[in-house]
Amino acid sequence: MATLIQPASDTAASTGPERHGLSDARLLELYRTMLRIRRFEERVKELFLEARLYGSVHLYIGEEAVATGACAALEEGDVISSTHRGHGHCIAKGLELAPMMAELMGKVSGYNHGKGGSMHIASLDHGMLGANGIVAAGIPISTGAAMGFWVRGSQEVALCFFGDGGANHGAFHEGINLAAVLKLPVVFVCENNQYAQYHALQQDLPIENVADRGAAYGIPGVVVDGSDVLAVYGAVKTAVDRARSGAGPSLIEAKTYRFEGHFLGDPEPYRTKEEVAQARASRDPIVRFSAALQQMGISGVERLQEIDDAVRADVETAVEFGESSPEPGPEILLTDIYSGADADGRESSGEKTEAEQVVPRDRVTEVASREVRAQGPQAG
Ligand SMILES: Cc1ncc(C[n+]2csc(CCOP(=O)(O)OP(=O)(O)O)c2C)c(N)n1
Ligand SMILES: [Mg+2]
Repeated sequence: MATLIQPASDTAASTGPERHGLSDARLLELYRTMLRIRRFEERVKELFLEARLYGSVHLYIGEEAVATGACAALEEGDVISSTHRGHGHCIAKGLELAPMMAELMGKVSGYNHGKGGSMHIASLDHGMLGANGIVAAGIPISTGAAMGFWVRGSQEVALCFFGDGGANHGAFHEGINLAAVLKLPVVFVCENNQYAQYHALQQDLPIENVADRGAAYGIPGVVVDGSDVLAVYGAVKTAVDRARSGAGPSLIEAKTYRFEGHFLGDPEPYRTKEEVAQARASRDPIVRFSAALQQMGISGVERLQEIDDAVRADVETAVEFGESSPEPGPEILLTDIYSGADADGRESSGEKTEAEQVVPRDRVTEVASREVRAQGPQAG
């Protein structure tokens, strides 16, 4: 069975929420990050409804504590894989609002020159391996990244965000099994927002928790309150430290709730307006963390309002940046398709960086067989 990590405010009612050694400045940074996600997406919703940005948009509003707490537990050089609901992951991993907004508007100044849009933002410079329209596809991607770190003998960790619906795809089982067998440095974070597209999780999941499946792979399975940014941080930090130490992967299930429809325009026939209103009133992660910061004596309402005002101004700057940027021209249609290739798809003659160099097959086989031998029964 999964371990249950209680919400910080419940476990430490007399002393205030558990801050996990985070300084006041870092706690306020977490608050700011959650607000950056919320205000960015509120503006995205308005712009979408005014037809000022294109494509399909899946909002993360209500789930901000998961990306924020999880990414805060990572170090420089660590990487994440994301989902179709990826804005929060991008912002928490440090991507800037302006090129993100430009990307959603299909402008050339976007992170992917307007070719990715909401569902395919990637920024390798930030260790953001990509949002992804294919459910559960981030699981093999992050497992592969972790395998690269493992083969190179480097210290980085990969963190994979995926949904409760993704936990019922084959890629979940294949990826986690391989990661567990090889003890890869990867942390799997299931964002259980109670729904997979148009139906409730209980229709798909015959057990109580996704995290219970960790037992099937011999890895820790941890349930955490996904509305509590500090609880998420604490659980993910433990898993990241474990992965970095060579002890292998963990499966964390953050129980959360999406306040908006599955996508912008979803009529939501599968749940009642009362249920959503109740969730908004009782489990808003930003309201909750605002109360915690005040309870801990870290900030008064005025300071929190100033942070909000500054975030809103940043979002407006991002909108202006996106709207004033040009559309991409046909000359970029064939760029960014092949690694190490020029715009015509020909192999470029330039030197490959260390990260781009393919690890020789012999090296992978050698490391894999050595590790598997070391774990096998003969090793005692
Ligand atoms: C392989 C695959 N199957 C089906 C879909 C259609 N689809 C898009 S989102 C989604 C639900 C995903 O649910 P979950 O993993 O819980 O993520 P959430 O949307 O709740 O964040 C589905 C079935 C898809 N994009 N990819
Ligand atoms: Mg879901």
